[in-house]
Formats: sequence, C-alpha cells, structure tokens
Amino acid sequence: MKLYGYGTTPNPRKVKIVLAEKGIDYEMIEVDLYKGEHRSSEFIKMNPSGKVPVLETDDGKYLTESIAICRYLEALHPEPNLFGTDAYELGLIEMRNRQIETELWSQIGTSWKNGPVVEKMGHRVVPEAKEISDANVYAYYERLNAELAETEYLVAGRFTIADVTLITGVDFAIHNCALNPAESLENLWRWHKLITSRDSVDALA
Ligand SMILES: N[C@@H](CCC(=O)N[C@@H](CS)C(=O)NCC(=O)O)C(=O)O
Repeated sequence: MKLYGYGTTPNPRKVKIVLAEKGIDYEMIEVDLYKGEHRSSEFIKMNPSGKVPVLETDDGKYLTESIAICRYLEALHPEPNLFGTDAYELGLIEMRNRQIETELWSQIGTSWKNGPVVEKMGHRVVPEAKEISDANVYAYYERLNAELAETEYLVAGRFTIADVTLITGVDFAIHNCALNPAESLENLWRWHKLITSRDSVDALA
C-alpha cells in the first residue's frame, strides 16, 4: 500500500504510527503542502478534501481521514489491538479518542490557524481566537495531568489509538504552536516519555 503524507504533519503521523505498530510495509509518498501539491487536480481526484493522509490500498482504492485509515488497518491486521477488544472497550476507546479530537485537537487547530506561521503564509488571522484557544489548550493539559495521575496510558490500561491521537496533537502543539505543557504537569510529561519511547512513535517524531 501507499501512504500520501507530508513530513511530520500530525494526521499522516497517526497513520504512520499505526502502520509501524502493526509492522505493515508501505511506500511513503510525500505531498508538499507548502508547494500546494495537495490542491493539484491529480491529488483532488484521490481526496476531494485536498488533505493528507490518503491511503492507496494494494488493490488501488483510496481511503482518507486518518482515523478511518487506522480502522481499516486494524481490520486487516488486528494485532496489536488499538481500538478495543470487546463492546465496552470499543466504546470507551472511541469515547476518549473523540474527546481528544473535539476538545483538544480542535483548540490546537484554532491556535495554529490564527498563529504566526499561517499569518506569514498570507492568511487572515484572528489573534483573539488564538488567545482563547491557547487558554483552552493549557486548561486541557491540566485536565490530562490530573487524569494521568490515575493511569499510565490514556484509556484501557494499554497503548491505544487514543494515545496516538493525543501524542500527535500534543507534539504538534509543542513544535508548531509553541504550546508547551508546563513542566509542573509531571503526569502528562511521564505519559509523553512513555509514549515517545515506543519505537513506532520515536522514529516518527
Ligand atoms: N480530518 C482529517 C484532517 C486532515 C488534515 O487536516 N491534514 C492536514 C495535514 S495534518 C492537511 O492536509 N492540511 C492541508 C490543508 O488543509 O490545506 C484527517 O484526520 O485525516
């Protein structure tokens, strides 16, 4: 299979981590977002939303949306399990993953879209929106730190897709939005060290 992505961008990174966890071979195809390659007519045929990642399956079909791609990979290669093994776990892991997407990723996204890098690209930014989303991200870090006092991993007592969504979001926030968790958030940093020490995550930072 082929994965279309770009550098360390966070949505393709989720898929790369899952591919590595499951030991799946694939060909990486870089789509230069800064050159606008994701808006070419060829790319739009694969993904009308004009975004990476896109997965091209071995039989030449296309899938987009990082988590949808990860679900496909889990169905093809069930081990190690990342999405849940019974009805309750499936619900629980989905719940936590959705919370990270809707409550944290959305705020990081707002900070990115209204931050200095995007402004330099010539887009209109709203500094007040960034102020609010930055505060929301810092508040969510506090919440995570409190929750991770009780558990090693985010949910289900083991590494799951929710950890993948969280690490890619937090690393993007740190490296691209200057949204660093405070050093005093020891549980969050312990979790960060635990997750980034995995071969699948470490190699793809
Ligand atoms: N919901 C999509 C989001 C994909 C997405 O926003 N990808 C970013 C890179 S991380 C992208 O392609 N950005 C280019 C653009 O929006 O123009 C997913 O989970 O795959």
